[in-house]
Amino acid sequence: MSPPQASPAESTEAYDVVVVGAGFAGIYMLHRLRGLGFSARVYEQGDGVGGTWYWNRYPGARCDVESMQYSYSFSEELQQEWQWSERYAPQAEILKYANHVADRFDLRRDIQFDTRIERAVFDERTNIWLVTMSGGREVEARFVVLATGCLSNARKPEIKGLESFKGPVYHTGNWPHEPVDFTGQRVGLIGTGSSGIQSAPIIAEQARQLTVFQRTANFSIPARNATLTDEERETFRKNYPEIRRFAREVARNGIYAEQPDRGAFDDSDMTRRGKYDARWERGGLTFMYAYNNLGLDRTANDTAADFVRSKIAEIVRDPATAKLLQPNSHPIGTKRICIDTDYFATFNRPNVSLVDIKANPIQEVTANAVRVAGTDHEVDTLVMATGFDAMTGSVAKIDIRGRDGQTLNQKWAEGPKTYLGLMSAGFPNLFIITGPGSPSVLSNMIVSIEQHVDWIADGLVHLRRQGMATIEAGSEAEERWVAHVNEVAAGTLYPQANSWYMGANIPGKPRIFMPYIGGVGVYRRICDEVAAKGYEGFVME
Ligand code: N01
Repeated sequence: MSPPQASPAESTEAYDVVVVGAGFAGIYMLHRLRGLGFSARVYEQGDGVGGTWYWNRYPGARCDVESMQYSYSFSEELQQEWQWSERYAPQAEILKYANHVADRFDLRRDIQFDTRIERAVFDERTNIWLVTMSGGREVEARFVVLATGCLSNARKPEIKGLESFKGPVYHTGNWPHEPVDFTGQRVGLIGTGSSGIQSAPIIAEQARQLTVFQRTANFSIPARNATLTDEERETFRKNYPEIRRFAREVARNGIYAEQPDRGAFDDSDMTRRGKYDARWERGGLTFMYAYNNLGLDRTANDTAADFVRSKIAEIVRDPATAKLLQPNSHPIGTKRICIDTDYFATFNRPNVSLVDIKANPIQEVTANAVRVAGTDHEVDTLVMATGFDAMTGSVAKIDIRGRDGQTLNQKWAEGPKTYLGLMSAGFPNLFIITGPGSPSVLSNMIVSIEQHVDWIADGLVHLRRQGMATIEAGSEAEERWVAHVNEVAAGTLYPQANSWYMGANIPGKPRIFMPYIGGVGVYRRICDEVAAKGYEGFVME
């Protein structure tokens, strides 16, 4: 396709592809496009690469997928040379890795930082997207790829009086670049999802007093993080071909791990307890792989949930606090399970207290306190670990207009609709990476990102070879896919939880299970078959 050029009419810059976002998806997309001879430009609102790992700099932030697997597989040299230091990489190291990739593959010269994409309008006469940046500049593109991330629209809930609070208010998803020192402070932490659970132990070590405001108690498994030995790294490096193949094709969530071969009641009570114990000791996400029916059968799920509740009771010394920390509002795993280092033990510290805001919601925030049930909990600093408008939030912030001037927000008003999570009918040449309707957040994100980027790159090459201008999701294929995504989810326990997977954390957001839970291997095969059948279900012209 064409090199970057000025369009004759208005001398607007023009590219084959505009990519929105320079996180792990955006930078790999750029690398592939360049290698295939497409002209491409990435726009990124931050002043550096890394996406999630650029913004989420809160204390204790680290990945819950093991570092040797939470890494790109597209370059053999890269995966052999990069030196991960710990079993679970801390945020700073993942950010360093993203920067290393950007430098190693000379990507920065095609990335424009400090630039938000505000608008993208499709011109049906010319089949060109007109893309508007913050500041009003425009650029033309034949294709737009939204690499905007799934957990990138940090959400501060509306709490009465919050604006009157005199101290600093931080959000874990938009943390300052300079370290925040809590020494001597009384800190209030609102939110007990992964971010709150990771940051609480670190804040508690520094702060004079930490008050955790908990609406929903959460299941969390110890990370058992440790320094990686040379031997462990070598084992991975030697076995990468098989590890990566397994993660892509076999593992449901894109993580190489022993897969369960039986249900929870195929073992005796004692054996089952022994298995949960062993997995608790090993730590990490694979706790849920103990049995193959934990996400499907409530009674089976209860055995795992009861085990974790019993562990919380063992760890936390004050029985009333332990009881409050024991989750009982949702099946284990149906909200993203958390991975922690000493979270529950933190509540044994004399400077940490827990306030139940489920029974008594926060009444208001005053100049120096959080008021609950008439009691003022005095704090100097507030940390909001209140999550994100997930999966659709960052896409919704862009004014995207497709055929007939329809906006994507109008089309998705009742919930996101996509074909394969990749495209939405009525929006030709607009791709979404790890969008709703794909395994996305239920998987090792880098595995899913690489799969989507490669699929999109292949699709663009196919169009170029065929001399065609547009690709678009067909409406019927999209309807069938949406129905399939819902049907698969309905066969699981997931819709029972008020999770961000369901959009339930955002008041007014449609309650729909957004990711595809059929598994990454199954999904990849479907995508590959669709492509092999001439992009079945897509319309190409
Ligand atoms: O956000 P969350 P997160 N008043 O939405 C509470 C990934 N991640 O940033 O459950 C009071 O999970 C809310 O309460 P409730 C991971 O996929 C990964 O922690 O809605 N409380 C909940 O407790 C994760 O799932 C890693 O009742 C309010 C919390 O805030 C995802 O990101 C690390 C409230 C939000 O939890 C999001 O995690 C971090 C209100 N008005 C994140 N509104 C790792 O890799 C919300 N809450 C380890």
